[in-house]
Amino acid sequence: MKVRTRSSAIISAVCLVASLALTTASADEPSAASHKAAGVELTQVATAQNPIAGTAGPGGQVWIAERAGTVRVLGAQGLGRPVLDISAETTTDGERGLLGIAFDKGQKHFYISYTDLEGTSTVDEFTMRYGKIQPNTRRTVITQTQPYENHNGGDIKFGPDGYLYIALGDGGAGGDPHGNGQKLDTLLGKMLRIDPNGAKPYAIPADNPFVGDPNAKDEIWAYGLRNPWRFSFDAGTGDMFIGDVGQSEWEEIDWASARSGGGENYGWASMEGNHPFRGGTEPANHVPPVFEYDRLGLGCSVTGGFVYRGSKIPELRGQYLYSDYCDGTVRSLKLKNGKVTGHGDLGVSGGEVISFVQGGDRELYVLALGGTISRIDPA
Ligand SMILES: [Ca+2]
Repeated sequence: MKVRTRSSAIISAVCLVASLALTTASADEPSAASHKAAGVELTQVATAQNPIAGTAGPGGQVWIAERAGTVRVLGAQGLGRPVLDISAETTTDGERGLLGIAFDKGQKHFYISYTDLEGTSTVDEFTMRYGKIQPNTRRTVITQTQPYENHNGGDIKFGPDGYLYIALGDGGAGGDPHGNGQKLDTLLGKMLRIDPNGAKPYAIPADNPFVGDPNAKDEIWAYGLRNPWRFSFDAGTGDMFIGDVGQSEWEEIDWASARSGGGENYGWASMEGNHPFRGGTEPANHVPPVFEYDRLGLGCSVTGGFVYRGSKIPELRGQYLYSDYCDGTVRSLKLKNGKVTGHGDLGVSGGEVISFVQGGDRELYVLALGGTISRIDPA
């Protein structure tokens, strides 16, 4: 995520004007044919104060996190009153705030991911009862101190295996000054996989890839990530998709099969996308992105989405939807066996797209940090 300040918005506007003179350079593989995706429109269903994350909750309703620290449930009349408010416990400077929410299987527990008043990445758990958060059951599952205010990652999702995956950025500044992406003795720059109910405060799944390696943290599922701002699991196949925000040139989508045993090295900071970063050497085990795009167009910060598995737009089924915080166009990838076979866009813009949400019915919503929540509907 890049949160746009007034000055950077002006710079962006200047860049935008400059970029109009450029042809839209394509960084895509020649074999990946451009396609026009299904006819869709965005239906605004609510407004919010900096909506930043969401998840399907009890009864199939969509729960929305607002960056300053509130959680609200989407109903027919828009968002209800907050069902949780941690605004006194987080800040919104830099890339901080309430950054992710998730339910476990059966919605027995609700999880929040946020930066605390010191900027420390924190995941807390609440027990659910009768579809409601039980505030007195709150406990902290895991924390990670942050050396800088940016690149916190912060997305959380339960995988099809029932374990909690947590995306953490490289710690911040720029260019990964501490080399966290490639280091296995830190949780920064990683995708984590833990079992929050196997022990207190959490258990490590026995089949995590670095269990038994004394030089690596057991929580690590995958590494070499810069700022994996949004990730998801394909509700149809279980495959993992990660939108990893680039440094200055390449925005990327990473992919792993549901059959993966973890341990993928996505390359940062030796690589930015498919390209050696600042004289870096490509690691032998580098797993390159399935898709990357440059910033010669309007993009500046990829926002990973979901594979569409809803029922309203049959022709979109199986396509991965994503966007970009600066561009806002909702884009799509077609994949086969982990290879992109086509890319295109839906011809709609969601504004400053900060996140996608998959509802209980698997229809998708687009969150714009500026305040709108839209559903992707057939045109
Ligand atoms: Ca990478």
